[in-house]
Amino acid sequence: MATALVVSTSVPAHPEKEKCETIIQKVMSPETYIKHPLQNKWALWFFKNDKSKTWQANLRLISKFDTVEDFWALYNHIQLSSNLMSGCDYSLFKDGIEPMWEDGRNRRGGRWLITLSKQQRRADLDRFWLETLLCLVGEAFDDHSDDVCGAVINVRAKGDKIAIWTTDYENKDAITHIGRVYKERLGVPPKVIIGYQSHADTATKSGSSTKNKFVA
Ligand code: MGP
Repeated sequence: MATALVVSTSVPAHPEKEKCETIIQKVMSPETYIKHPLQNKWALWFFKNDKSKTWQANLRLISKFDTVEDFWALYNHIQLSSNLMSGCDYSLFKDGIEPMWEDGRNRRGGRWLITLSKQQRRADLDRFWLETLLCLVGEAFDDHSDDVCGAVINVRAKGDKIAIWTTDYENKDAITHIGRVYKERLGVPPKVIIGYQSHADTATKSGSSTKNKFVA
């Protein structure tokens, strides 16, 4: 004979029942297990100056990411720029664009260049670079974010540099908007002028400076 399973409804709820249910709801909620997607997939590159190799051979892909969580995991895992040896670079570029003048998306492009004094390495370098990364992954340039290819930080004894690279040095509207927003985000005082130069001019420069196509 089958034994009936008797479920009593009169048993009082376990005092922890509600707490348990809340925890289960939280654990099961997509918010807790779905990472927050970024609009673009990004690739972080590292350059180490080994004079026995060509410039391109010194460039290495570190990792790619396309979520907020993976961005922070990578950022927290790597050295701060101020701890790198002179001659090293980090580059963050949209997936599919190589961080070099020769890439099809950079060939007719240029960069907003921030040049830092030696003293600024301590005060500004790491926070300027983090702000630059956040401008990129957060698509801070509104309708003109499509023009952004990536950003580069050059750690150099003579003075560090940070730049945002855009795809077309003739896209005046995009370039001026990006320059204005970028300067604001970094908190660069209005009286300090930053310049935009084409890669073609940078690659063929003869002296120590390249002429500005735009200023902000
Ligand atoms: P750099 O690393 O951008 O600046 O360029 P750095 O070291 O401050 O030197 P400076 O010339 O700006 O004072 C240094 C050199 O690296 C360039 O002169 C090129 O020989 C080489 N180089 C830099 N970039 C960004 C590229 C690139 O995109 N393609 C190639 N082929 N060489 C590059």
